Amino acid sequence: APGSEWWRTAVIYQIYPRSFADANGDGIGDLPGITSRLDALSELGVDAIWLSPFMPSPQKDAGYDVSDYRGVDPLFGTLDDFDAMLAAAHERGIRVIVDLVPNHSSDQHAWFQEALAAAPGSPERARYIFRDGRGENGELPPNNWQSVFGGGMWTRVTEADGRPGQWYLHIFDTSQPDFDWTNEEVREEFRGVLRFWLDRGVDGFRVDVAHGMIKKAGLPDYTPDDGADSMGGDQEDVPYWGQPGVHEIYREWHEVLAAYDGDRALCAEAWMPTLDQIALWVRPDEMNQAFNFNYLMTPWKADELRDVIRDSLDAFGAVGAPSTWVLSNHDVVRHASRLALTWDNPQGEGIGPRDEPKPDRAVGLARARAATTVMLSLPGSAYLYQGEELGLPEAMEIPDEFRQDPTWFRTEGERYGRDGCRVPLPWGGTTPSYGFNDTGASWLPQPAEWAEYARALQEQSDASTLSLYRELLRLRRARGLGAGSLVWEDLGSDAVAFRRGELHVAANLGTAPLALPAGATVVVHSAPDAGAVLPPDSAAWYTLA
Ligand code: TEU
Ligand code: CA
Repeated sequence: APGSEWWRTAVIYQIYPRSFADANGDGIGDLPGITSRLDALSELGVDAIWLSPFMPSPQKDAGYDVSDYRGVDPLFGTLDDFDAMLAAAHERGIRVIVDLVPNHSSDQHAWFQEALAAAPGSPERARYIFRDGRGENGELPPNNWQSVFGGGMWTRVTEADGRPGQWYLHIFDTSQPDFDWTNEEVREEFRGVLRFWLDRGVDGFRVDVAHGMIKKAGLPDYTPDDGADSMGGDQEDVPYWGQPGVHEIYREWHEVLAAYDGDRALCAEAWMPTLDQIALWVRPDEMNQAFNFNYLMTPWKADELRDVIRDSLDAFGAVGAPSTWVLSNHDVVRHASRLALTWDNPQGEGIGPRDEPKPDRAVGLARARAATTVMLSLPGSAYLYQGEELGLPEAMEIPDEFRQDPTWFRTEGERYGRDGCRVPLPWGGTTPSYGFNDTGASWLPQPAEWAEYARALQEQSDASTLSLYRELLRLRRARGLGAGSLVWEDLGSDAVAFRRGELHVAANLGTAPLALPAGATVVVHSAPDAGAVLPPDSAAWYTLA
């Protein structure tokens, strides 16, 4: 059927609702803002949008701390606004994916409040992971696990009698208690949540921390290898990541989606160390896709880029799944800055100590354009993060008093955290917020250079990053590049080169210009004035006579 398994080749655009477009002018993007800007996404040529969480939330982790899974936070609008946005997207042929956060809720969720009020051992506590502490008076946490956001993974509660009591587990912030996914009541509740959104017509879910939902039985102590952080480095058996029990949950969800028409899709957010491990989360009867963060984390080096493309196609191909490709999201340094970093940034997150040199903006932008030119030629599904089509850099100079990311607070400012990739978009126009709204208000300050990056300005130039993205997406669709395979070509050790049928793709990751083969006709070039040459940090699609 037409549109079947659409997710195999789809280009999916991530909207970070609070920073996309602000219709009511309070400085925070909202659902009506998204609706008002859908034409821009049609013109860009994306197949689907994925919305980061907009459900009711105390916003301790920008909405990844949900207090009600069946609603819309008043910050972003109403359920009617959601339905209107969904209908408007569907009218334009754009599918809509909702971000589901099942690993943990907010501590303000009714269930967690009930758990706090209930006694140890009660069914209310059994929906989360409460345990007695160690030590004589239970004053030590139940195990030694460390939170991804810094500090311990356990917080102690005060019992009804006023005494310090049990501890609850939270992989992330203290305000994000983890559910106990071995509890059937939790599973039943979330099947209902899935149906709630599927009934409204959503096309699928991006599943937050999909690999964290089951913890190893007995919650054994875990000490990361030397040099590994709480993410586990390259370690295979981290007791809270990728435990085999998650497959059963995915299979249940797959069944829930299969009861609906229209090919609804599940995408796992699973930061597992190796591509083979990531591919474990996509199976014909489980997840349809998983984010390929190995591609995102690959440094700007020809051999490593070749390897990760080959390994990705192999690993996902082996399980019959499409590879995904992603260069930026709301958790990592924007690739227009990251690809020009001169220091180590292993997780891609945070922008390093303050005294590190700032990445060169021109180099970063050139590499970002080249990296995207390669990415959008690859078979599989590609994810774009709002603002990358404008070539936005990371905002590096956010004053401390504006910072909101919990990783900033929990590491006491040692990590800059993720605010720098979350700054509201510049649409253009004369308001001080560069068209983000009519009032000039903005929940994070926008750098002065946002004026140069404004979409309205870029619409007027064929050489702009926006025009490059539009052209790449138009050609990708016209040539059906999302499907099929690739054949490697050799243009020297500094090049990444391959063929997609008639179309040749080459990138220059070296420091000297590289001539394209004789007879090359450029179809699209990340460095538009370069002709049949690849300057350093550029990429092109070309045909041969
Ligand atoms: O991220 C999961 C996750 O593991 C991230 O914390 C990631 O490790 C980090 O940001 C990069 O080092 C998801 C969401 O994408 C993120 O925004 C949330 O903060 C997190 O889950 C908790 O819900
Ligand atoms: Ca608003």
